Amino acid sequence: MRVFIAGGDGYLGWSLVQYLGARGHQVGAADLFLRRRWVEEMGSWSALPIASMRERLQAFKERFGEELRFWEGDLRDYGFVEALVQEFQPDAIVHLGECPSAPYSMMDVHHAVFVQTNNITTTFNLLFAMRDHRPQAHLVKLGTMGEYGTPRMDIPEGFFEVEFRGRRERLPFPRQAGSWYHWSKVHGSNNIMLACKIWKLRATDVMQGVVFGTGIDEREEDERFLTRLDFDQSFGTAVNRYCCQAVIGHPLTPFGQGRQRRGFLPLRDSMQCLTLAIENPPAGSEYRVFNQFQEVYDVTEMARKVQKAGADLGLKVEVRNLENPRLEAEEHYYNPDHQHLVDLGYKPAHDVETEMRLMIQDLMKYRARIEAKREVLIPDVRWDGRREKVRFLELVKTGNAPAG
Ligand code: USQ
Repeated sequence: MRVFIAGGDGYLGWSLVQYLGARGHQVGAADLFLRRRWVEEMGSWSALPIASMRERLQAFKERFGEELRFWEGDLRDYGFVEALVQEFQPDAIVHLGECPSAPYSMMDVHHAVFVQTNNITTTFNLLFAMRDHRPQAHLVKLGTMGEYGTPRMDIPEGFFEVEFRGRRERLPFPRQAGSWYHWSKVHGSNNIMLACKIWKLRATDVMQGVVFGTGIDEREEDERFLTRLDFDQSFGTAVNRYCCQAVIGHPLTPFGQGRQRRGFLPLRDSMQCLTLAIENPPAGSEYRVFNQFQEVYDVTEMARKVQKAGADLGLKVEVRNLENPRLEAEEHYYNPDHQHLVDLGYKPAHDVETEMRLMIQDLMKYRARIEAKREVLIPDVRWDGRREKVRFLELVKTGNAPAG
């Protein structure tokens, strides 16, 4: 298949380029390298050293014997998007070209507006380019489990049957996102749903859980294939941050009570799931929703697992709760469905603990890079708009100076 990846330089994007290349797909990608700039803006860098796109393209050619088609440009520019869709004529378009950070969107009005306009505009441009130049293509759009929030009832995959005043209807399950970023994904979902309905397009909206991991296959000895791995407060997701913390002897940092439950999945499983969605498109016009994660845990359970994985590798790892910079439920019901991908054949590659051990081993080689940016591990972006570093909860109680 010809697969176009919007956001091919990112954490998921560069991984997916390789994953699909290894499976014989013809891959094209676009990027403006904004993720590199945002992480720099947060005072950080990727824990794994990442090659330039020029080096990445060269590595791809050496490994797969053919060029990776790459366009550098802005997906907010309709002319750019239209031209590349016309030229590449993709069978599938995978939209990973959004700003993926809740804290980044909560910094101030400028960041909130940027995240929402960037995410909504890029999706619109892809939808219109599909309508006008490639209506048979299948859009695989990265959404988030965070669109649903944490309702006190089970979460279906996108839609549910509801009865109200004696009538029954199949309706989109209510979205109750908790950040401007997560709402940007809801707005994107709504726009895709309407586009599929009125233009008869087909799309898979992937409600992805929290991804963690460094590796997708055995090629990581060539550093040019490494994907980025962030650990700052905005672009580092919980387990990626924990593993970076573990390798430099920094306490692992569940926020608040630490009972926030989320669906988690390793990077290599995310690749497997996205590929299943790409290779199994809806037969005709359809808007379908997949919940994409391996298992549900709370953020303290995940910290304990990282602690154990670290101990297995000889690391002494402490877990210490931090004051929560976010406004979110810290103890709640959470039971989302995730059957659609299993029905297509999704099988987790490893258990969570094995994945964590592999990840910590990879990161230990780059310990100095994490140590050099240690200060970015403590958040200061708060949901109430204040910009002030949070403190370790038990230290607040005992009155000691905050560490970290
Ligand atoms: N958390 C901690 N300690 C940390 C970092 C995070 O306890 O050091 C907590 C957060 O408070 C939150 C949970 O871990 O309750 C998840 O936070 P996260 O930063 O790992 O993930 P989140 O902001 O929810 O967003 C991330 C990705 C996003 C993706 C989403 C899936 O950035 O792109 O869509 O995970 S989900 O969380 O299911 O919405």
